Amino acid sequence: MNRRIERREAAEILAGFRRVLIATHEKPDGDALGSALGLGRLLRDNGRQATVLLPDPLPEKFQELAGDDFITSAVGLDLQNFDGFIALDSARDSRVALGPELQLSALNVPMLNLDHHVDNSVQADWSCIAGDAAATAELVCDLAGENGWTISPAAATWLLLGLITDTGSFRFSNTTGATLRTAAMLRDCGAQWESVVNAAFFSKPLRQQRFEAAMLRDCVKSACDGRFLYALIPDELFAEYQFDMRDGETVIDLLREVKGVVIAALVYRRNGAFKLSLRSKDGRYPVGPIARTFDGGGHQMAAGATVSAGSFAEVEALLLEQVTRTLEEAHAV
Ligand SMILES: [Mn+2]
Repeated sequence: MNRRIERREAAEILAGFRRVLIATHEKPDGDALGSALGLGRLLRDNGRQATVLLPDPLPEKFQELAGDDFITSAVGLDLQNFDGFIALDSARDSRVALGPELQLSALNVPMLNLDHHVDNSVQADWSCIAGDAAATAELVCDLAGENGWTISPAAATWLLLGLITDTGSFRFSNTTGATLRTAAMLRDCGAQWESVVNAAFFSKPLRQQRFEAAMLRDCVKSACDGRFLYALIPDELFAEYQFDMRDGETVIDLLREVKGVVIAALVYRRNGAFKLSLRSKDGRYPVGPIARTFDGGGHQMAAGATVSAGSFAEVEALLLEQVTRTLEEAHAV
C-alpha cells in the first residue's frame, strides 16, 4: 500500500489505465484545475477514457476557460467502469474533493497519487511526489513526455494554466529551467497563452480590485522591522465587496510585492476557525515549517493552515511568535 514511485514507473502505470477517474483538491486553484483538466484531455487525446470530477465551484475567473469538460457530482457514476483513479495536487486524503456522494475509502479502484507537495500523505496504491516540479501540471507534462504522448492545444492550454498560476507567472523561486522548458513546449503545442494569462491575471472583477484596495488600506500590519507583512481580514470586508477567497489566489502577492518583506501572511475566518496563508520570498526563511506548527502544510515558500482560536488577536499572537522566531534564525533550505 502506498508505494513511492519515480516518474518512469508512474508514466507506465498511467499508460496502463484505460478508463480513468480524475479528482483534485477542494477549493481548486489554477494548478488543481490545470493538472486535472489537462490530464483528462491528454488521456482522451491518447486513446483512453477519462472523467474529471470537480464537485467544488471553480474560481470565477476560470469558469469561462473550463467549459463543460468535467462533471460536478458523482451521482450516477458507475465505479465498476474505471480501472484507474488519479488524485492530483492534493496533499492529504481529506483534501481530495469527491463531493458528498463518494468517499475515498469506498473507491475500490487502483489509485495513483500525483503531486508536488513534499509533505503529501495521501494513501494510494502508488504515489509519485515530485517536489522538484513547480506545479502538478509540470509533473503531468513529464509523464506525457515519458510516454511520448501527443499534447493537443486544449490539453496544453490547461497544463500551462497550472504552470503559470503555481509559479506566479514564472516569478516565484520554484521556477526551474525544466519549468521554463515545459512552458515553451506547451506554447509550441498550441497552448492559448493569451487566454491563460488573461484568465489568471487580467480578469479581476472590479469589486475584487476594490476589496484589495480596502484590505491594503485597512487591514495590513507590519512587524519585524517591515520584514513581516500580514493582513487580518474581517468577515465584513468580504461581505462589503462580495468577495470570496476562492477567487483570491493572488491576493497575498499584494503583500509579497512590498519592498523589504520577507514573509507575508493573510488571516481570515473560515468555518468557525481561522485560515492562515503564508508566503516567503527568501529561501533562508521558509514558511512550510511555520504552517506545520499549526498542523498545516504546503511548500517551503508557500504554505497554509487552519488555526482554531477564539479571536484574530489570538491567531495574531501565535503567528507573530512563529514568524519572529523564523526571521531571527537563518534556516538552511
Ligand atoms: Mn500545485
